[in-house]
Amino acid sequence: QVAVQERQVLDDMEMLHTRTDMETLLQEQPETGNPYLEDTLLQSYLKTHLPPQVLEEVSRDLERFGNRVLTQIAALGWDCELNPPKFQPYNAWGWRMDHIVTCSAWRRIKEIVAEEGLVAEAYERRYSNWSRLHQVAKIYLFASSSGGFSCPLAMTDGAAKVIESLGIPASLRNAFEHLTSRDPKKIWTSGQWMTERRGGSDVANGTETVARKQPDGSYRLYGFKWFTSAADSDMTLTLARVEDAEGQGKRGSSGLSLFFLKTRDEKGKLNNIQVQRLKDKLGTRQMATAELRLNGAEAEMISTEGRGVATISSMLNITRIHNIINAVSAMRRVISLSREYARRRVAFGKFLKDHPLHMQTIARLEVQTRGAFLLIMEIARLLGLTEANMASEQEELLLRLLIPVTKLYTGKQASAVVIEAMESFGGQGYMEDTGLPVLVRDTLVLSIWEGTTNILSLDVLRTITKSQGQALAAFFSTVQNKLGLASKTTKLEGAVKQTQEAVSSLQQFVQAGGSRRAATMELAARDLSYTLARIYAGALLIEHAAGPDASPADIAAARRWCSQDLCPVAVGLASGSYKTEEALLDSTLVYEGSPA
Ligand code: UCC
Repeated sequence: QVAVQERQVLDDMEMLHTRTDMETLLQEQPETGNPYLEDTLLQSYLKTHLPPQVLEEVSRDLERFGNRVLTQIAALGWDCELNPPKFQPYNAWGWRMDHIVTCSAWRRIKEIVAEEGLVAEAYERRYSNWSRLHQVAKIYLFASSSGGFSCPLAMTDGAAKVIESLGIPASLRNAFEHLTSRDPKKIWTSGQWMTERRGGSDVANGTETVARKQPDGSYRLYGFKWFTSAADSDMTLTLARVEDAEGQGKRGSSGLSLFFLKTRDEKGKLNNIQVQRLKDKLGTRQMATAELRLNGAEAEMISTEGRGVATISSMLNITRIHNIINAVSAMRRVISLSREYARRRVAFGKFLKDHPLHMQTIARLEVQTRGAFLLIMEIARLLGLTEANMASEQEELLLRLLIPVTKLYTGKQASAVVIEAMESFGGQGYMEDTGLPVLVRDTLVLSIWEGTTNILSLDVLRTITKSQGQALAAFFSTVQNKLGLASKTTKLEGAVKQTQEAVSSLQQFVQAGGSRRAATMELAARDLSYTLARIYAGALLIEHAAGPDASPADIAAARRWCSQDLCPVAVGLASGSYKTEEALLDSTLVYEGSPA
């Protein structure tokens, strides 16, 4: 009897010990709430800018939508990650199917995009120039929980924009109504098929697809699209070269025209399109990216012949804006998780939030995210003005410049922020089922997708040159205006001064620009673009911190940005020579020891 009792006590102790061991291994799971209610910067930005009636309606909608992201969309997004699309080339009887099988969560998110008017909101214009801002704020809450659906959403928005910019021709009205529909049964998504086997950046020389005119005036497309994102789309816009009587297409950019095509007919049969395979990507695995062979796909030319690149550029600008939204959304999401974790996780006898070095690290990420957030809001504000025909010429030029500047900057920023934030979870951050590695993978694509950093830097140069410097003039006067308004705020004096100094360095560089050769300017393009991004973000942070609803955090963010992130590139730009002789040394540096 005694022995049995002793055994029982020992067993209980062992159990207790085992349980204690287990419990010390458990870590608190970071839990975030409604992303709108937790985002004080978003709320105060809207309060500062929106007229009262619009503010009331928009904030009510964002609060409701934030709750939907938290309670429904995030779980669907995770489902998409766990159930990536599959390619089914043949059916059981050997018939070619070319079926891209998507999961039910992916299809449900498509319905939600319609229900929430995530495209429609921007085109209905119920809040006039503020409609874009409303749409962008909503997508910002949605993107990092959307299981990759933000990609087809971007292209759908871009296609609607192209059609609208063409005046919604009768032949495209039906497509426009589907793209901007709020009816889940009616909504279409669009693709943007630009990349071909010879590359994605040099579209003018890389596009081999040809368009053969048919007796009824329509076209048939023949070619190979090498990287088509969200290949389950209902329609697409794509570039091709019209063949002349000799079967030749004009080379270069001026040989390219823009085409609209539906991917399937009414019965669901593919439009002479064959799916070669799905891409095996590092990230965005929730979304089917495919190689497509066009074997005479029926299409309609929608641009003037030879104006394909110029016409699709309004789509590019919209998808680049979405790229920025995704970058900011990812940064905001990972910081929310990181700060929640720091509240719960104990190490070295205290919570992570009580370790100053840990907090400094996260605060730096927060400053980056705030700068990027204000940049995307500024772009949305300017785009809203142009779409409501309320923008001045200066604002239009500024918008054209800010899109590539911000896209190239936030694409890089997002990867750095997300990777650093992953580290704030220690080894846990490296675990797949926390969802953090997915965020890292999906963010890494942003600097490549929709134009790499260097391609966009060249676009910045092109914008400045094409506008004969007017885009830069608009940049300088807007920055000066923002700084001027803040100059009376004592706490921001230092930040304003630092920004003025950075602006002076940039001006010195620009003033000498006219005497520089194109090759020199090309070498400086990346540093110039970074400088523009940093100065403009600084001006926006200062402007917001000087506003009536500014919090101590807003002021701290402006000061930190201007003392830490602003100057190095601007100063380097002023002192750097970007000599072409130096550029020869770049090759020496890179190729030393490598066989010729
Ligand atoms: O397709 C892809 C995947 C889709 C996925 C979308 C989802 C993303 C969401 C992410 C969130 C998750 S990726 C493929 C993307 N490909 C690119 O981005 C192409 C990158 N390359 C460029 O951007 C190049 O700079 C090109 C292709 C634009 C250069 O072409 P050209 O023909 O050499 O350039 P030109 O001759 O300078 O430009 C032709 C005309 C000019 O107007 P005109 O003739 O009137 O002087 C330019 O000013 O187009 C005008 N133009 C623009 N206008 C060129 N770019 C723009 C622009 N951005 N805005 C306004």
